[in-house]
Order: sequence, then C-alpha cells, then structure tokens
Amino acid sequence: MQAFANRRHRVQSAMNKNDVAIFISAPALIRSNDVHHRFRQDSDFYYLTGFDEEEAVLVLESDRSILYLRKRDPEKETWNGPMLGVDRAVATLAVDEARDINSFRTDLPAILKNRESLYYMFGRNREMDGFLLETSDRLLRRSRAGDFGPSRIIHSAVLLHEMRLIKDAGEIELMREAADITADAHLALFEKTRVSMFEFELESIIHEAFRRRNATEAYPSIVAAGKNACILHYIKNDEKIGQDQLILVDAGAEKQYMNGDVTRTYPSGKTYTSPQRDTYEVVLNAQLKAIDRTVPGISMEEVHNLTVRDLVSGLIDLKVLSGSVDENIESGSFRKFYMHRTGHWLGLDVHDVGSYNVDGMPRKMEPGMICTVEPGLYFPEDESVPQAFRGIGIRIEDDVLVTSGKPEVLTSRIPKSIKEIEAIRSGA
Ligand SMILES: [Mn+2]
Repeated sequence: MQAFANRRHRVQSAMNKNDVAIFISAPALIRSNDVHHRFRQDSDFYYLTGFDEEEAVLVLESDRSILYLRKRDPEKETWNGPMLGVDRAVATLAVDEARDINSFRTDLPAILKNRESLYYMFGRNREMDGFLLETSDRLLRRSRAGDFGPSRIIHSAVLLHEMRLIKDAGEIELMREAADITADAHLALFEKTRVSMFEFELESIIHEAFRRRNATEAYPSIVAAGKNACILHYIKNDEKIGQDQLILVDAGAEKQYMNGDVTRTYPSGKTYTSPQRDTYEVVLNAQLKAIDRTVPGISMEEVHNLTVRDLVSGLIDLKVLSGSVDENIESGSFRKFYMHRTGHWLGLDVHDVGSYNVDGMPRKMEPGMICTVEPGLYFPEDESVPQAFRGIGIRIEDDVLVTSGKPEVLTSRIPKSIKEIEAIRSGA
C-alpha cells in the first residue's frame, strides 16, 4: 500500500500546483457473447493504486488523491465476489478520498475548473476522451465568468512511463518471483518432453507450473517444434513432436502484474544434432555477449547492433552467408534470418513502457531498468540456406536487471548451455 502511495506522491511532485491528473481503469472485455475475459487492470492504473477492479478513476491533484470506484452491490458480489467499496477504499488503498464512480461525471467540471494542465492517457477510451475534452472546452468558454479549464492536455506517459522504466525494490522482488515461476516451467519441460508428444501437452506443463504458484501466462506461450520455430508468433501449439527436432518454447509467468519472458530451444531427443548445435552456439555466444554488455551507459540500440555483428559473423562461419561482416550488415542480408530486435523493456507489461530514445538519441541504460536479451536465428526451408540448416529456429531469451555493476540475470536458474541441457535431456 505504501509503495503505491509513494508512486502517487512522485507523480504529484512532478505536477504544478494547478495541474490535475486523471487515470482510468481498464474496461471489462468480452470474450464471446456474455462471457468476459479474466479481468486485468490497466498497468498504469494498477501501478498507482494496486486496485484491481473495473469502473474506477484516480484523480491526482498536487496535494490530494481521489479514487472513484463502484459502490458495493450484494447481488454483484454474489456472482463475482467481494468488491472493495467506497467505505473501505481510504483505509485499504491509502488514498485521501474515495467517492462513488457514479458521481464522477457530475464532479468532473469541478475537478477541471481553473486547472492549467490535465495529465491524461488520451487515445485509449474514446468515450472518456470526448467527455474530458468537451468538459474542458466548456470551462474555457466560460472565461467571461472568470473561470477557466485546462488548455493543455499532456499525455501522462511522459510522467508515468519514465517512472515505470526504473523498477523500485518491490517491483524487482516481484520480477524475481515471476522469473522463478517461469524457471519452474522451463525446467519441467526439459525433463518431461518426449518425442511423439504434442506441442499442446507441453503447453499444459507450462500452465501447471504457473497456476500451482498462483501465476498466469504473461502472454500466449509459444511451443514450436521443428520448423514451427521459424513462425515468430506461433501459438497454435497443435503439432506432434518428431525425432531430432528442436523445440522452441517462449513462455513467461505473470505474478501480481509483473512479467517474465523467457525462451529456450532444446532438443526433442537427448542431444542436439550437429547443425542444430552449430547454430545454437552462434546464438548462445551472441546472447552471452549481449548480456555482458547490458550495463549502465550503453543503449539498447548499441546492444542490438553489436549482437547483429556477432550473429552475422556466426552466419558466415556457418556458410549461410558469404562475404564480410560489414558487407552483410550494409546489405541487410541477415534480416532474412534475424528479423527482430535483441530486447525490450520488461515489467508490468511484457513489452514494457518507457521511451527507447531521449532527445532523439538512443536511451542509455540505467540501474533499475529491466530488459530482455533475446537473439535468435531462423532458417526458412528454402534454397537460401544449406540443406542441413533448413527449418532450424533458435532463440535464447533471458530477463536482465541493469545494476551499477554486472547485469543480473533474473532467469539464470534456467540452464542454457548445451552441456547442461543435454545432461537434463539424458536424464543425468
Ligand atoms: Mn521477449
């Protein structure tokens, strides 16, 4: 509760005295007909409140916080479980005031009256966007009466997303837990995978590992055997695992809104085949170097460019590419085999918020940032690659905390060396 209050105070201290910030909860989403998706709070709203109900609005003035939320409703509680309710919100969430959500619309003119700037995540909720704009406009037109409304609307990403980029102690603790649960799943897969199982059976092993520790999937798990690994967002997961195939698993747990994001690529049998091993070594070597480089002062862009160099050099060694490293980087020939970035921010969102550029320049890493490091190589089944490599897809992805010293790999419990993986696959 204190951590959420601290975050609100940080937002408030960045605001001018006459500003106001408004944050809206996520809408409930329909899956089909009258069945809803499991509710997930908007990440920004959760970051500032720790409150996981729908139909809520947080209003931050420079020295006061007001939470609008649903009144308790015994009938709704019978169907959907307990609601916090207005009466308990101040004590539970440490906001200064709690009010019925039904009064938000009537209160809004007073909230916006005589404000200079409004911080608001516009573009996410058309109806709310329109209502806020109209109300602001109406106040501005009343200037003859001496009133005014906010003439500047600032996207609150500029405040909040910069904060979210640097993780606080509580977030790092939860990220460690999400990483640990994610590790459970990958370790179970290394042990339980057998030829002739289906990809969906492996997916069920992932679900079991996550749910038994009260976590959920951070994103739909990718379980891709053989050439399916070359489909970057393969989530059908319905094919049978063959002999001497590689299995690429990209799966991460979400624990209390914090996310893991890990990929491992391991053999369906006991060992990697020779072309699989050669490719794996190129990717692993690039990944280990990229992790070592993830220190304060370097940008994600630089890490990516250096990783591309390592992968291209490996592709030349494998005789998939010919010519020099520079020529291949210049021509972009490698993009057929490496078409994604080397990493992204990670946190409350899997592809977490926070700008990758500052003042038009790639942003430098700072302690407290968390990112993925995930190089890969994907060889299509065509003439562009030597026969032996066709259909091989490999990605190795870990979650890395930038510290003032060496980077901390949050997901280091999951083996990735060929030796370690083959030992587990052989039942050693
Ligand atoms: Mn990722």
